Amino acid sequence: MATATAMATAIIVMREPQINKVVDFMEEKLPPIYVTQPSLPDKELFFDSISKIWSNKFLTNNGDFHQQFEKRLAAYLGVKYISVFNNGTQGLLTALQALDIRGEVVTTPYSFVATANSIIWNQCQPVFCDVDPIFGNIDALKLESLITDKTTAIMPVHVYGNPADVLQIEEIANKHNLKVIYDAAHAFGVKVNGNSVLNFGDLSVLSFHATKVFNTIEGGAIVSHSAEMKERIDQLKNFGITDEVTVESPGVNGKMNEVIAAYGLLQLDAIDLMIKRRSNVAKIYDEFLSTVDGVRVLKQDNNVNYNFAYYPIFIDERIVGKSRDEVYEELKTYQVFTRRYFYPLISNFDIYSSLPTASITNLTVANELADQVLCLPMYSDMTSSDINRVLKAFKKIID
Ligand code: T4K
Repeated sequence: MATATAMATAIIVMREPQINKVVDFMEEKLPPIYVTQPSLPDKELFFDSISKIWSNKFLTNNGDFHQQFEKRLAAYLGVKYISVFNNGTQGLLTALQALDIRGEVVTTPYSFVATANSIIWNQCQPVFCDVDPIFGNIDALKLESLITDKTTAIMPVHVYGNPADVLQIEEIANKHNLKVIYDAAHAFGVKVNGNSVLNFGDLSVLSFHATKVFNTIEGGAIVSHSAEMKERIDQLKNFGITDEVTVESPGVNGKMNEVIAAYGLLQLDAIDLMIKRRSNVAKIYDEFLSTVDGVRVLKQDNNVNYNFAYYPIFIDERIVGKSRDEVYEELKTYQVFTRRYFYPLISNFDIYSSLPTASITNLTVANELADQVLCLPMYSDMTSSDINRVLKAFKKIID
């Protein structure tokens, strides 16, 4: 924040001829705009919930708030069964364990590293499949050729909340008798033809991290389709305990505590409004950016209810005259902090590029998207002045 003295100096200097310099100086002092900012529930209402927890002293292990949260989440999302977790990564680890996945798992390199890390943690090998050039989701047309006799599962991601090719993936999985676990970290509330995208595949895993559309500070969930599977997942997230004297599997501690569940319940009350506000931000970005040569924005499909989790753009250096990295760096000088989700590709991290399965696939499209992508600031509390600042800075840079 600019100090009062600095602002006063700037105003005095503005009367001098070097006006542009002063404007730049003032812009540098503006508060930062980050790629995202979490929405928070009403503090007083949250304190009310906290008071209840203080009185009944039930803090974790499937308490009242936890139970209510799962019930209301399932209803809101339009899914049958949901098990909440302490974070999304723990959900991914447990999903693979719940389905007893072994051997090779075909997945996408164009994601957050947690996707592939969860495969390694389960002693399986990730096999990276290229992505489609439009949305950056796993390319179902290239998927089948990567299936070997060691493959037991496919782990696609609905990247940025855009649905993967669920029908094609289902067909391939059925044909080869494979399980499908969707990393649905970005896909809270997304629907295809009125049906939750979380109803596809064997399991879907959500993230409720602070940077997500729906946040519980840290948190996540697994969506399943049968009472038996929910029971197995609930056991696995509670050390594998089935009763006081029995442990059936080497489970972990993936439980969500009561304070977080209470926070999540309040977030559910506001989620529709949060998504609506995000859609308004996207609309303004779309209007401005869809006419800029060399900048590609994602087109929307009328059959999909989006959650506007991210606002990725793809910059073609040959047309714009500046690389994505140049734009990314220059935006920082305007206090606009975008992110290059998902660069580098997971498959390009040393720990993954050295894997034998990583080298056999051609990831041309994924590499191209990773080199072009820039996620612009997107959050529900973004004001029109924030949006203007981002667009003004962007325009100055590319002009
Ligand atoms: N699968 C996928 C596809 C995922 O994208 C993720 C998580 C997972 C699985 C795993 O789910 P979790 O286990 O996390 O539930 C962030 C998040 O940490 C990560 O959750 C997320 N994906 C990933 C895409 O983004 P960073 O390293 O970019 O976060 P950070 O801390 O740099 O935050 C970005 C900006 O957000 C900051 O510059 C400022 C703002 N911010 C951040 C936080 C944490 C706030 O304003 N307030 C905050 O509290 O990874």
